[in-house]
Amino acid sequence: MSPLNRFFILLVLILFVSCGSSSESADERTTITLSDMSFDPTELSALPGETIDVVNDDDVSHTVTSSSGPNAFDNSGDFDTGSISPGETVSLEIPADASLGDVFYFYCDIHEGIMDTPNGQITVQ
Ligand SMILES: [Cu+2]
Repeated sequence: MSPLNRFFILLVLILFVSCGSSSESADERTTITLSDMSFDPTELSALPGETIDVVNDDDVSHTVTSSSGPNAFDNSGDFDTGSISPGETVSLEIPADASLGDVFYFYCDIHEGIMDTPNGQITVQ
């Protein structure tokens, strides 16, 4: 196979993969699920102003509260769901004036630091 043919096959593969990943979540809201004292996922991305659903599938109440750093539990004020009861779904909103590359850390204000996943992070992109 000539180097040029290899190049075109590689190009087609790259286009195929990038198309697949960009369309998969177009009509589905970003969701954080709470279960077994964990956030799932712990790392996600969002757009400025995006609404994220938070589902509590655990048997205790939790919050998703913003913090100032990866190991901080200090309610930085960017978002706070308040207490979410077992089985309840609420939403939080990424600040509309967030810039690309901003990172919002979050934690549970009821179980500060003792969740199986103590902090999560949302990257604006
Ligand atoms: Cu909690």
